[in-house]
Amino acid sequence: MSQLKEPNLPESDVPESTARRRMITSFSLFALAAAIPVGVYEWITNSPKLYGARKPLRRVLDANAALAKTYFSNTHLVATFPVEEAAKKPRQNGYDGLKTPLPEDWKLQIDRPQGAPLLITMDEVKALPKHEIVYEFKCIEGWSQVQHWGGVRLSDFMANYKLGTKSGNAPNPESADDLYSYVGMETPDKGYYVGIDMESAMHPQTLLAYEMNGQPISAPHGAPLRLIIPVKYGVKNLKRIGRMFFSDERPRDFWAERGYDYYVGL
Ligand SMILES: Nc1nc2c(c(=O)[nH]1)N[C@H]1C(S)=C(S)[C@@H](COP(=O)(O)O)O[C@H]1N2
Ligand SMILES: [Mo]
Repeated sequence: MSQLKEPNLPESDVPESTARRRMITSFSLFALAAAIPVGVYEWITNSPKLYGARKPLRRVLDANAALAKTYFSNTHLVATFPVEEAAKKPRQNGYDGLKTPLPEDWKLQIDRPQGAPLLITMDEVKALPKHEIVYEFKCIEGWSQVQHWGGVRLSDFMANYKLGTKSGNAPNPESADDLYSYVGMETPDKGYYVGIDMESAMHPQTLLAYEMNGQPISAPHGAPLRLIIPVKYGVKNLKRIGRMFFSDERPRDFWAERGYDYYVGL
């Protein structure tokens, strides 16, 4: 069982309702955007009658257009900080999936719809361009801290290994239909697991992180490789990734199964 206190907190201590409302709004728009084919969207926006007659619909479509444009773009970035502001001794929290020793022969396992799983070493991960981010990590329990992480962009990783698409090609902004809707991740012992919507996975600040404060990530912070996903609360930032997979069905999610909102966006 988990040691985390999250589910026992009184409602009032959980700063979640605002985030949840915001998340529901933005996700509903995203779901709508995904559900309305581009042709239909263009037909409606180019139709003067409809455009004039249906203000609420038009507002939704304008939001869809904005979302479609930002799906692969570098806008909507989380605020970043000077590196000096990063915590020298970052807080630790949550050890599910970390209670057994890290397998000595650890490799990142990637399941693919076609072919055998890929097994990727840390050296191969590190061969991709390194990015660093200093941002405010937020735990849903009510604490936050400016932290400094380094690793590779999940989107670069997916492009390099041609992951996340039904065709087996690299993700392409011109064919968003080809992308699976979710990325699933779990620890090697399957003790902790998360599901991430593809939009957040492809966000330019989302990292497969292997460094904290310029040093290899320590065991309690998720060595050798963890997810750093600044657009989400801490719960989604899975430590010690063992396996990754892509799916149109929502992957299991540890805290969603314990009553938290699945998307916990910020
Ligand atoms: N494997 C694993 N990853 C996890 C957790 C966990 O229990 N196990 N807890 C999550 C939660 S709730 C938070 S706030 C962050 C904390 O990361 P940190 O220990 O590096 O501060 O890890 C997240 N990732
Ligand atoms: Mo957390």
